[in-house]
Amino acid sequence: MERTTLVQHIRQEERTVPGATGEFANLMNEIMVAAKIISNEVNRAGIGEDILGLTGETNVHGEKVQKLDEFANNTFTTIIRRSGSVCAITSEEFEDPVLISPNEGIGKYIFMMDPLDGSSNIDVNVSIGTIFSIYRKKSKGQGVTNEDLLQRADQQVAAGYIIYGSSTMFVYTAGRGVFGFTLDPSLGEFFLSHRDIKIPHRGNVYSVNEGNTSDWDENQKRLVEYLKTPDTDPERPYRLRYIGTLVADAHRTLLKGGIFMYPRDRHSPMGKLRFSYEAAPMALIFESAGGRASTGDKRILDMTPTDIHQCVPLFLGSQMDIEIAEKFLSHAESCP
Ligand code: P6P
Repeated sequence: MERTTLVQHIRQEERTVPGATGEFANLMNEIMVAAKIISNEVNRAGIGEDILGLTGETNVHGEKVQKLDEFANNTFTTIIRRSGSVCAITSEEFEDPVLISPNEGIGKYIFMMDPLDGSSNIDVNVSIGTIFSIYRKKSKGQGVTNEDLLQRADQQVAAGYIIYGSSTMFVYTAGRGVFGFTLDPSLGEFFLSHRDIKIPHRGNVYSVNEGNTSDWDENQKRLVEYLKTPDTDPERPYRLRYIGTLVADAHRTLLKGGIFMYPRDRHSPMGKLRFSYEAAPMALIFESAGGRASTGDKRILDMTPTDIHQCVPLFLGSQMDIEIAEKFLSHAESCP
């Protein structure tokens, strides 16, 4: 059986892009190397040197930093900054962007990442992941400005995630379809396992932290009540699945359909998830797979952030499920 590696796939894709210089392919390869290193560490966590537990630090969001968070952030930063393909890196774990100096070799891409998403699940052996987003530098001259760091989400060149789960998968889109690659740990290679992923038009799974119900607004409460109420509609009641790692909940939703929600609430009026390295990359992936990504009333890909760590409410999923959600959330009188 012919097997395509991630490297071969990226090279094949590159040949379809007129004027490609190889800089993007080089960056993707470096992301893949970092992913393999982290996968190896995650899969050995708990054995030997103490990589589990907290560093004792808190990040820019006041969240406790896990040792694996720090390891993932340092691994990606070290490898990507010397790739020669980027001019800046933003990370959930860094308050400010890392600007690449000329002697390190400056490239034309901006790399944004949540290096290890799902920290609360690290020590209990539940799937975690890395999310990344790639933009092209827009501003003239060598310096990096907000014109480069705060771009409209539909300007992304590519986006992807790595899920460190029962297997390690690398899922990405460069805007021409969504492709999934599964790591064969015995060979250290990612092989194409999910060609041109398309999300079902409608699903029957909803994914939200119902522990926050008392903090939601009335429309959000009514939406969730609607999804879980039995009806002649064969899809209802929807089933609830919630892992608490965005990458894992999003991956299941992408493959099976349905809706993932992290709505605004009384404690997080702008939502909890970050625009640049969580919502925007997931939005590019979901729309490239035929799904939708919204704040509940705005299309994520139409939005331009005002800060590299800006939070937004996030609804990801099948076309029809997002339409149902937006009807409830738009204060529409006549809900479906
Ligand atoms: P909650 C993980 O900490 C994370 O940032 C996302 O991966 C996940 O979707 C969300 O937070 C879970 O948040 O409040 O349900 O624990």
